[in-house]
Amino acid sequence: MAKMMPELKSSPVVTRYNEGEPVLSKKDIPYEADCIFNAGVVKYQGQYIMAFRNDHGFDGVGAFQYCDIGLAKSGDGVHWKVSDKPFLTVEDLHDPEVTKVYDPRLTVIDGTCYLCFAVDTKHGLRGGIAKTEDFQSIEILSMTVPDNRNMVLFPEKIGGRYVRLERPFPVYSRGGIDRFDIWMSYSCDIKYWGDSRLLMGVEDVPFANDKIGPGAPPVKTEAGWLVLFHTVDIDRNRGKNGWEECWQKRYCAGVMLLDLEDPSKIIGMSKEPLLAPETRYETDDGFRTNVIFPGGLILEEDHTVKIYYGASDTVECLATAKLDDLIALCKPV
Ligand code: BMA
Repeated sequence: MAKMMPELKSSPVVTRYNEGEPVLSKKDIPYEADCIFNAGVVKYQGQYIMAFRNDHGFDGVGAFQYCDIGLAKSGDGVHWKVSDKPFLTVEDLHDPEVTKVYDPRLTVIDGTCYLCFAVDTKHGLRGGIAKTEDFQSIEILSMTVPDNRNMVLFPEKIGGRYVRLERPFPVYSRGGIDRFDIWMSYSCDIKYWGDSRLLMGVEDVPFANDKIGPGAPPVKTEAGWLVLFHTVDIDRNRGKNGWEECWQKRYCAGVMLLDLEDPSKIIGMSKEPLLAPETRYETDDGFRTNVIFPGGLILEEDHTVKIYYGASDTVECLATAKLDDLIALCKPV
């Protein structure tokens, strides 16, 4: 039996931009698009760059025929200009196994931009890492074995190694059901990864009873690495919601702090969600309702942060907060 969840509310320290109206949605895309969500965002070469997921070609029943990654650029992180064609499609992966590419995350390391992404293949779900200097061409550096996804890279080497957070799907040890946790791995070259270890179990998050996973790539602060993650709780009493016959999950955003020198140590975590579904885009209007999926965290010079999140697998939204407030939420564990 999943543990019962209390009412979940967003933290008062976050403010939704424009009361939760999307900053990017299908009307902004100059090519075929239906659901625009779960974006990664980075500041790179003087502008904001967003890589977003585009599910399109609805089959009328419950699935989309296509899923790829598009690009948008912005001078202020709020108003976006979308490139005239998709950035990364299934065809670009040159692998007949791949059926879908989605959920991009962006990190700049030493002046190069890295893209983590998920692919569905005919034999399992995999996490990929690619690099680009110019957002024209892209080089795939590494792909995991199934099943793994939600990978995010730290923006610098720690102790001489690259570090990533990730979310494998260990089914046999967890009773054959969703019961997934946040893991981490290390690499000397971003291609080969190992020294893997558990970072946080789903049971460590009071507002999750199903699974957790990385969200936005970590941001360095004096107090530690600031990390947004996603959490899922299930309530079997939830029935029809959105376009689906039955959708019993709710996705929220959580926040934690990791030790600067040893990021496998959690030094603080908020025991309550940072963002929980509340506005109509988050609870009612989407393909899948009740979903907040954080994918980008930008620290500004004035010590405020921009939090980018997908709402209900349909649109991309923005919230802001003061850095100090987020740090204060991360109580020692
Ligand atoms: C997860 C992923 C996300 C999605 C979420 C809610 O399993 O597929 O991309 O946002 O489900 O549907």
